[in-house]
Amino acid sequence: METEELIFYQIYPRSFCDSNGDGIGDIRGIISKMDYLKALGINAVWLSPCFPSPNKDNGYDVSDYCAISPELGTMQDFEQMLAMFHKNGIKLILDFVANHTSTEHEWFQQSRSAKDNPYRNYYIWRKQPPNDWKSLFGGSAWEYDETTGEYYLHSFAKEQADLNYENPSVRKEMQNVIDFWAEKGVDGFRCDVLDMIAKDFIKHKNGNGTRLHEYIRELFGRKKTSRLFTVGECWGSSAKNVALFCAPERRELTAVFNFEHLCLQNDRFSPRKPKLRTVCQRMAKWQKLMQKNGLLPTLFLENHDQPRSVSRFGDDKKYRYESATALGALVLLHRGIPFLYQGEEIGMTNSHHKTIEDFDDIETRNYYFEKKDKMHQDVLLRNVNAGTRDNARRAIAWTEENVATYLPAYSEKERVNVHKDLQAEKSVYGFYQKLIALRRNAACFTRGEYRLIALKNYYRFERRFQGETYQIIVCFAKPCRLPKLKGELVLNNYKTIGSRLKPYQVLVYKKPSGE
Ligand code: TEU
Ligand code: CA
Repeated sequence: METEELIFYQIYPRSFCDSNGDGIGDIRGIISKMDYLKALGINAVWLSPCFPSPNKDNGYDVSDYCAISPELGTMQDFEQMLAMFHKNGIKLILDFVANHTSTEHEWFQQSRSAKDNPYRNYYIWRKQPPNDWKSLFGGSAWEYDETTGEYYLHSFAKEQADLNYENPSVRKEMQNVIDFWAEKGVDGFRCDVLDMIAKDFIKHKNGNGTRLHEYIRELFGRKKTSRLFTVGECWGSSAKNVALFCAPERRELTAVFNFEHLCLQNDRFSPRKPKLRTVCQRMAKWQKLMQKNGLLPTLFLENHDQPRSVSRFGDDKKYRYESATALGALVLLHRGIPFLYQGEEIGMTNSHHKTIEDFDDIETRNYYFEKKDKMHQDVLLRNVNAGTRDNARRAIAWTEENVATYLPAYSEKERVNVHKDLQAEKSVYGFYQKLIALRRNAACFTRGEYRLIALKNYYRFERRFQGETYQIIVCFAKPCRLPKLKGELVLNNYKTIGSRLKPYQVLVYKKPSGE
């Protein structure tokens, strides 16, 4: 399968499907939903961390890179799941949490025990904090450890100690992790905050350091890794340096996640609702830039760190179906590699909760307790509900039953659940199936070039390949004049076409050949 034919679905295992009633999603739960995934039409899965973890950051604090978290299942369960994905023509990539380990990892336990321990330089220790770097979860990025009276660096929680990639032993250990899973048949990796593995203390940079590309090539530029699909989470990637990560001759990555189209407010908890037009403008910009460089962009509006896109960019009340399907068209009909996130295919919305006790995410709780004496409680909870990563982590409601998990259930599960959506005349899942079928059956969408036509009251673009052309129109929140359209109507998320485009209406036309 060519890279441009891949259509990813991200699974956050703790919230996807719980098979044994302990309230935690698990691997056997994923196995039980194989037909659901196959019927949707996706052909690749990104599995968020499934390794042993104290779950301070829900698996992104790994305490053993080459094992399966007991709460999620056994290595046999994992191997059965992998075999079933492959039997169903679905590739599986794992989450490679490269930048840091849990402080409960054996390497860190050894490292902290003594200054002359062989593992000491697996991490970054200093007598005093050498700079004022902050943790992305609040507070200083330097934590004092009294065992040896020194400070260690943690870019995220203090329970997530940054690895020291200047140490060749660390790079060798991480190569071994990649090889362990590749030898099991895994098809690749999503690389967590990959651009942070290279620090630069001279240039005061906690990421994108001078040796970054050297480290990435050491990890993924080897003969035995050449078959792997690799996508780096690179927050700092710009159009210029994406080519430095993804140009084939550089033997680094297949693709990167760039977030410019989602970074639309100064911080994740500001309740300002970005405009869908702005998202489309940013996506159009990246389509042109990446096409010019001959590179494939990643296409996504959600993941396990993002609020639900239908609440953020659409209308999750009056036009939930229409806006969810419009957003699906943006992810699935552009040029690039689509990444859907669990629940996006049924138009899951943000969840609404009245107390901080209903939230688990460390970044959210740190924000709440830092602000709670400085802001009105109602305003603070409104911000928390809008921006929390827990919006993506409430258990998928397969039916209306209260699916208790490590998090209080999704507040809208009576209104939005899989069972109800699959029965609905206006089924989001049903429209995603059509979008995916169109993408898989018409070479325009995998091989075709992108051309922007209009981006004012609606977004209109074309995909063209070998004389075949499809036009895609996405209306924003306000109805507007219907542009003159020619050719065969292929998709419409409304029953009819009136004299004006309706809110969030999606129209796909196949233009007469040769036009
Ligand atoms: O996320 C990196 C990351 O920067 C996000 O957490 C982001 O900074 C934050 O949510 C913005 O408000 C990756 C993983 O996707 C995330 O789940 C982990 O918490 C983080 O790294 C640490 O591993
Ligand atoms: Ca379970």
